[in-house]
Amino acid sequence: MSDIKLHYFNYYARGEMIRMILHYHGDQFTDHRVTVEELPALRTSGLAEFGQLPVLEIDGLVLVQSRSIARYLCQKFGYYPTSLENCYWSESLLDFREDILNEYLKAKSSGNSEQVEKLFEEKVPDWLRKAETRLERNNGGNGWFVADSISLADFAVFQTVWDYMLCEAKVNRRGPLVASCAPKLRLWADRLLESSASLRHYLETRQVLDF
Ligand SMILES: N[C@@H](CCC(=O)N[C@@H](CS)C(=O)NCC(=O)O)C(=O)O
Repeated sequence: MSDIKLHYFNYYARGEMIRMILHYHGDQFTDHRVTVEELPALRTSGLAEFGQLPVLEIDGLVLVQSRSIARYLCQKFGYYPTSLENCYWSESLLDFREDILNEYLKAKSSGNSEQVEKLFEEKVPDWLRKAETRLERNNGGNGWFVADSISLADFAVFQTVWDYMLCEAKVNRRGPLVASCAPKLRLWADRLLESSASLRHYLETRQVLDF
């Protein structure tokens, strides 16, 4: 078993998709929750190559940039499409998710809750409808986002929809939005959870975070 260590703040944000992929695969790893005080030392040690987190130590390598790390893990674990076309379907969804994540993180870090509400009123519904249309493109929306098995695209959308709309702490408030704009996405999220006991265990026992 590889010796895997993830360094990220105690947020979901850009670290949780990586945690989810590792838990889905059932890997043991050190989940180092970095404090703001620890960050300078991580930088001077050279571990945080570009000065930011997440950083993943794996296979004797030190990886940075959340999407590149997620891509590396998915390729390593067989959660990455093989055809050029399917790589496109997966990658474009990862980028689509990045757009809404950036807006969400910006709104949250502004400390102005009205900005978050505005995002959920004005942009998230359309984002959900478009994600649903993408899901329906493949197998009528009754399988995965790309081809016949779970891939990077599924993890990217799942982290966003689960952490910010469907997890226990959010579902009363945001669940109805998902149900009305993207009913198949709701079923797909359940399907994803059903397919990994280790991810379910992690999600049921993790600390509830808002960010
Ligand atoms: N493009 C980078 C962005 C990384 C990033 O913005 N990291 C933030 C936390 S989400 C960070 O390290 N902030 C601390 C700082 O910049 O001082 C990625 O996706 O990994």
